Amino acid sequence: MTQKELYNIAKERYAALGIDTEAAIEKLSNISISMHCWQADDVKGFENTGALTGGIQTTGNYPGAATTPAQVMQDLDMALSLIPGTHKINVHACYGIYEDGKVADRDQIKPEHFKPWVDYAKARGLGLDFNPTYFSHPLAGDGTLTNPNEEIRAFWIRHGIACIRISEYFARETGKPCVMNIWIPDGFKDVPADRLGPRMRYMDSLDQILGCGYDKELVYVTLESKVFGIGLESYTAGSAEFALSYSTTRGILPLMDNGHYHPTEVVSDKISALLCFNPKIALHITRGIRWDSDHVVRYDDETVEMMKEVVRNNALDRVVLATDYFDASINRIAALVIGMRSVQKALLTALLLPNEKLKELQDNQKFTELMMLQEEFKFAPMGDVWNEFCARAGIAGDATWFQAVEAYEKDVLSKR
Ligand code: RNT
Ligand code: ZN
Repeated sequence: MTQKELYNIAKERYAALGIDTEAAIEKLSNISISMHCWQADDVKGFENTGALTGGIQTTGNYPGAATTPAQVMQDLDMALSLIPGTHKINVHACYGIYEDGKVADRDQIKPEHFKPWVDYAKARGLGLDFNPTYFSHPLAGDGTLTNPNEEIRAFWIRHGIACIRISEYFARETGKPCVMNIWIPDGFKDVPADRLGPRMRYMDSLDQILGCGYDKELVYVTLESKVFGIGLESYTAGSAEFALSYSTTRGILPLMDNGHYHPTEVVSDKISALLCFNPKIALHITRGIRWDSDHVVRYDDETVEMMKEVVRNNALDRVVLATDYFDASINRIAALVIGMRSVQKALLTALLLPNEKLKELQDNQKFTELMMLQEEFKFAPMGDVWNEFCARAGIAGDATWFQAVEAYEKDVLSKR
């Protein structure tokens, strides 16, 4: 049977259950996910500042990592060619592009240093998102926006403002709003003597950054919380309570990274809570194993559950989706493709559920039938719908996409 015939059967089977596969494919085609550039080079960036700091880590040394802007862009292109849909590229401030090694310090970065990214995005019709980089820098060791040293704190405030300007530039040039996410690693390895002071300074620093004046239609500022980092186990200034309270009181978007909570807490349960109070929220989709390990996103229960929350609450235009993980132990292009396609598969799963019917069962306390149906739908023929979705984008829905990655590894990566 051809793929098309299989799809037509699936379409009929779903129709019998009241589910419109055409509508699901159409919706999925329009969901844009912000793909992080930093999986391509293990979060190194182009400033040559040395080791990755800030309590995050990449492990592994699979050959072929990108080391130059051209290589990162080439690898992103390769990944995008295997991911259906039109997406955004998420750029970090440490990925500025400098001529003759003349790196601008973080408080001096300008739109011109990111022009090649704009050219890249425009040529491909992609949107761009941005992130200040508050790590991997000599002045980041003892705190950035919480630093008790006013000169250092001012340096990082200037960095934040410089990043807002670059985000505005991205939005204007691409014609798509730019999401600018603030995350700082600031915290302490051991029991602090003052927990309030750093948080008050963080609040003031953020107020100063947001106070620079910017177009809220162009730049969506998001604030990401975290529970701990490596070497920062006892205290993180930007905790969940801090980030949520700050975002809701200042009208910016809270960002939840699902690696940033205690292991039995789930972001799938937090999405609806935040949707009650925020017009828009943002997600960093990752996979933490035992800690915030940033493993490649897979099609697992929690990823599906998170996407169900976005879809069934009609929140596709209220939840900004971005990937955030970094695995240096496997082919990095495959890592990007697997993670992005897993998010899309989770979205498709959610789009192919009888969500209204399931809600009705819950409201009518028919919990046995609800459980039965939730389980039955796990084996529904969504694979045939996925293959059709990919075929319409001219991309392989099955494992054959991997052949292109293998060829690229042989022809390009192995020669680096
Ligand atoms: C770190 C945060 C943050 C980073 C990126 C590189 O724990 O998740 O989002 O991963 O800024
Ligand atoms: Zn994150």
